[in-house]
Amino acid sequence: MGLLVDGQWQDVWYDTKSNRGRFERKVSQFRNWVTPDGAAGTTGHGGFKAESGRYHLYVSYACPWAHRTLILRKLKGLEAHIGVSVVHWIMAEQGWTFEEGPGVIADPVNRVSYLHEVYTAADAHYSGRVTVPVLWDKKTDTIVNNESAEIIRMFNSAFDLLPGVPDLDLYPKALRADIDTLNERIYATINNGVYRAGFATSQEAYEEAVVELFRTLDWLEDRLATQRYLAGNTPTEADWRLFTTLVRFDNVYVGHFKTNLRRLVDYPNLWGYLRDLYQQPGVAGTVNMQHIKGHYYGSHVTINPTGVVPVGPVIDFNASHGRDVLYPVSEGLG
Ligand SMILES: N[C@@H](CCC(=O)N[C@@H](CS)C(=O)NCC(=O)O)C(=O)O
Repeated sequence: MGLLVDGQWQDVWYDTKSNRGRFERKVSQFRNWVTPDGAAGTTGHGGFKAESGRYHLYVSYACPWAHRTLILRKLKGLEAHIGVSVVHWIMAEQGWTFEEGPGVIADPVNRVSYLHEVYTAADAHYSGRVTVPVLWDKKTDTIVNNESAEIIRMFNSAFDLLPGVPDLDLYPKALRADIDTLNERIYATINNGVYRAGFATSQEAYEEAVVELFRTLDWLEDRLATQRYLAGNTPTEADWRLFTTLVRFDNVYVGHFKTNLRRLVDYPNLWGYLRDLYQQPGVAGTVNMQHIKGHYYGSHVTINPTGVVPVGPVIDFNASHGRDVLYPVSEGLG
C-alpha cells in the first residue's frame, strides 16, 4: 500500500492524523473523455475517439469503484470492444499487482507486474495514489481517465455506434436531475461512507460516518417500499453505483469496517432490491466474493493485522426477490 511521488513508489498508509482521524479521498487526476468523434468531453482534452479495441480497462474485482465499470462494460455489451485486466486481490507493499492467482488477468498491453508501472508509463513524474479503475488508450499510450464516475458515463454512451452495443441508456435525460441528487447523497454517506467509517482513526470520525450511513440506508429503505429502483421502474446508473457497495455490505463492511448498526439483510426492501439487481443478466458474473473478502481482510493490516478472512456469513444472493410485484418486468416491456 503506497503512492507515487514524482514517479517514485513509496510504501505509506493513508494519513488521517492531519485531519482528526478522518479519511479523506483524494481527487482522481486523469480526467480525459472518450467521445464518439474524439471531441473534448466534460473535463480534459479531446482526441480520444470511441474505437473498437483501442481502450483497455484495469480493474480489481475487490474494488467497488472498479466494479461499477465492469458492470457498465457488461450491460453495454462492451466486452468485445474494451479489454480488461484484473489485479490480484492483495494490495501490499507494491500496491496493486498482477501476481498470479485465481481470477487474476495479467496485463497484455503494458506487460507490467505492478499497477503503479501503468501510471508511470502514462506520466513518468506522476505523484498521487495508484487506484483502480484505470482506462488506458493503446493508441496514444496513456491513461485516459481513472475516475470511475466518469468512466461509467463514457461507457453508457460514447461507444453507442459500435456493433453489438445495445440501445440502453442508464443516464436518461429525463432522470438526470434525480440521478445526480441520489448519487451525491449515496456517494458521500454510503459509497464513501463505509470507507469513512472503516478508515477512521478516531471514535468521533467513525461515529459520524456510521450515523450518516445508516440514516441514508433508512431513507432508501422507505423509498424502495413503493418503487422497484431508485429512480423509478428500471435500473439506472444510480442503482449500479449503489449496488457495488451493498453487495459488499454484509460480507465485509459490517465486520471489517464496523458498520454494524444493522446488516443489509435486516432491511427487507434493500435486501430484496440487492437480490433483484444481482440477478439481472450478466451481473452475478462481475461479483467475485473471494477477491472482495480476500482484499479487505487481507490488505488492510492496520485494521486486521492477522489478515485472517472470516468464513461467513452465509448469504444467498440468488434467493427469489419478489420485487416484480412493485413493477413486473412484463409491464416494463409492454
Ligand atoms: N475516485 C476513484 C476512487 C478509486 C479508488 O480509491 N480505488 C481504490 C480501490 S477500492 C484503490 O485503488 N486504492 C488504492 C490506494 O488508495 O492506494 C474512483 O471512483 O475511481
